[in-house]
Amino acid sequence: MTTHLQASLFDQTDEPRLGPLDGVRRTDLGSGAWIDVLPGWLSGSDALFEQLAAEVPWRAERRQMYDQLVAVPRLLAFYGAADALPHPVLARAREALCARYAEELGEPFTTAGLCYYRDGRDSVAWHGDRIGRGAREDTMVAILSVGTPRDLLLRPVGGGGTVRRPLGHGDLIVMGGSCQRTWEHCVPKSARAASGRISVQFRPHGVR
Ligand SMILES: O=C(O)CCC(=O)C(=O)O
Repeated sequence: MTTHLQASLFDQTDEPRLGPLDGVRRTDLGSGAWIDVLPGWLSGSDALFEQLAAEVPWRAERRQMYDQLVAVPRLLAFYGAADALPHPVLARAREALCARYAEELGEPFTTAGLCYYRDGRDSVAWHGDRIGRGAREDTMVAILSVGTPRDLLLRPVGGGGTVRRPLGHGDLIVMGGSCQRTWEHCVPKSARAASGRISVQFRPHGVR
């Protein structure tokens, strides 16, 4: 697959490398939900973006909308707990997240879902990750983003102010507590994003 990326001037190393997680900053969203954010956790993220875009076996999905099957506007890949991740730095990221959140989460991050937003026309609508246990239990979803930053928006279920976090170029966000039940998130379409972003979502077993 051919890619083209607005490279970051601050991220020119070829070897993807994780920094420490000490700089993570928590924002309490209320109703038991919070987000942790660490900009630029991964350096060399542009090289990782290029590699993932080219080498991951991306899947295009379709979904029923009224009487039509429409293309889901992003590409997807899923790695279960037993699957080798598509780059060793992602295994190291998962290990580091498991260690950091072990006590608070009480279980490891196991799966990795990858989403490829090819340009600003790709998006995901408002939702919470509630297919599995996130519908009933507090949990965490940790997202590492590479490529051109896109806004992740969060809003309380039932209405309220929107929180906006631009994420790309190695940024980390962790949505925790009741976030998947009491808040929703989305990545809206963007007229500005001419190139791609890949998000890697680490989740515990049974959270989708
Ligand atoms: O791209 C992102 O960072 C969000 C992905 C997401 O919300 C999802 O796939 O459930």
